[in-house]
Amino acid sequence: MVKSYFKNMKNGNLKLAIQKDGRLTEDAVSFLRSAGLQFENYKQKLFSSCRNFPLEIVYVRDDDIPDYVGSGAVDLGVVGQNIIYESNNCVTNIIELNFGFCSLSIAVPEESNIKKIEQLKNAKIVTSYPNSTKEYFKKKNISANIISVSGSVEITPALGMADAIVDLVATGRTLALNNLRVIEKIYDSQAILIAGNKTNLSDKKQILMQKLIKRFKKVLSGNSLLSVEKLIL
Ligand code: PRT
Ligand code: ZN
Repeated sequence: MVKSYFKNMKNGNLKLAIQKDGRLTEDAVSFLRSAGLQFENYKQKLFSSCRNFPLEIVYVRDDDIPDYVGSGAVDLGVVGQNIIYESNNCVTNIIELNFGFCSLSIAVPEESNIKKIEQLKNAKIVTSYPNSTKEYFKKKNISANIISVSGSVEITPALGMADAIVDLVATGRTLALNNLRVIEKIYDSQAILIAGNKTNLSDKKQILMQKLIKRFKKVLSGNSLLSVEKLIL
């Protein structure tokens, strides 16, 4: 089923991966459309072929995007910087896309007497971002017991599993709901466009990629009067 679906994808076309169904999906689709790209998008789709540019948009889980781009399975990807910082893939950050803003932060229970990270020596810290967390505490020279979970990090202090958590924060509502407060920010994040190793690309694809990136930069610089005709090769 999947194979026959992907058979329709044209080999010479550029491939760009975006999140299939999540926080970045709507903004990524709007961004591509605002750059003049015309394509269908609905939940069941695995990929869409653009009508007016040799580009296939591939829908995948956000965590897989650095792998797909790094291995050359796709040429470009839209993903949160947080995913790139956490993974060890060799990808190039091309442009910041101005959506998907959040920050990876350290939070403790409201009633905790912990006010600064130095007090987290030998503490239990639960996170879905173990690499970023370990790196941060190593840099600060604080030894802590970092425990990795795949989700619902905010509940772990109430369960007695954690003295502190490290998680993404956007509005701060989830932390407030769980009676937690931020004591330190590890980094800020937003959605970015990433690419793989250019030397693996054909000349044709390199030209297409430059054209597309130029277009994206125009959108980001506020030029909303992009004509669709100009996009057609
Ligand atoms: O299924 P798939 O693996 O593709 O998706 P996912 O569930 O892993 O990711 P998803 O859709 O939740 O997030 C995709 C990307 O959106 C992240 O990798 C970030 O780059 C970005 N992003 C922006 C966020 C948030 N804001 C965010 N608030 N990702 C997650 N959150 C979560 C956070 O983990 C916490 O649970 O939202 C909660 C906090 O939000 P506030 O607003 O209450 O502070
Ligand atoms: Zn994910």
